[in-house]
Amino acid sequence: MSDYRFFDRLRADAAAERRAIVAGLLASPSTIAPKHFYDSVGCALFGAICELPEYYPTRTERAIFAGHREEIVDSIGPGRQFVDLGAGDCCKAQVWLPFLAPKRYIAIDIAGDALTRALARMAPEFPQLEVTGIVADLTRALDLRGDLGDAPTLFFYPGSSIGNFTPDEARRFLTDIHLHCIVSIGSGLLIGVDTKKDPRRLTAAYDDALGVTAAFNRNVLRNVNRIVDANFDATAFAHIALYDQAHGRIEMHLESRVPQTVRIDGTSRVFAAGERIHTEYSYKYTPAEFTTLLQDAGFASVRCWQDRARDFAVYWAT
Ligand code: AVI
Repeated sequence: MSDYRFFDRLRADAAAERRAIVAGLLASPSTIAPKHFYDSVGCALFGAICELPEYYPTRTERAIFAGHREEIVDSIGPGRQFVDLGAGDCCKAQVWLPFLAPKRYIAIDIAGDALTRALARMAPEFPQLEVTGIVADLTRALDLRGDLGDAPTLFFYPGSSIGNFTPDEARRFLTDIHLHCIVSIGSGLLIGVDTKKDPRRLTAAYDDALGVTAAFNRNVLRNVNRIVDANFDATAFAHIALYDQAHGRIEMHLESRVPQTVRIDGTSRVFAAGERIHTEYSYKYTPAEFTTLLQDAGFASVRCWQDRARDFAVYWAT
């Protein structure tokens, strides 16, 4: 049976979301939250980024998972409820299901259409599994108590998406997860996190030769046009990716190529030539830094696995 439950917890917030986007655009410096990258074109472009030679995180994480699968499975234990945070196409989680034999799979993502497609594809392949999709914004407080019950839960947050939060936001998010974990012994968080490394490799990963990341960045303007009735010309903005060593983060911006006036929700915003719209942070953590963050969030026990070059790290925190 290809059955699954589906809840959209985003729709109610649409007006507030539009107001937040307009406020960010009219602010100085102007900002767009990275969650707005992920319309259907943005999801497809992100899928392409993950295949690029410069973008090492996806394949490195996959190799760590594959190389340490048994140890990781032994650490987690079977029969957990599996909560897939930022599930996307659900493919990363799906690899684990035969090994972890969860009873329930709860996939959470902000991109509702992509999640529907993923669950319609996946649910029939796992007829014994109780499958739920939740469309939700992980940048807001996470409350899954009504969805989870008392069974031990595995929270799965791969791909270094935690890096798209500031460290303070990351601590709050991890604390929310820890609060869910203490409800039931055996719960924990399996999370993938990018590490600090040569700035040239980091900037290349976010400014690839083919220009896929540039298209991903500019596409956010098309999405914003649709959501808030604006008239951004995506080609009038240049993609900027830089590594800020002091903060240990990649920054992505869109830089106005020319002086221009953009209509945003009935008002006008002038962008000077060279003025930037900030679109994303991607923080990188040493294992020591990220272990401290997990401990600050309340996790008492942390295991870490890395690839040989230490380009990426995977943590199991309980
Ligand atoms: C989703 N997130 C972890 C990606 C990252 O690496 O920060 C998003 C991304 N932005 C540009 N390339 C990939």
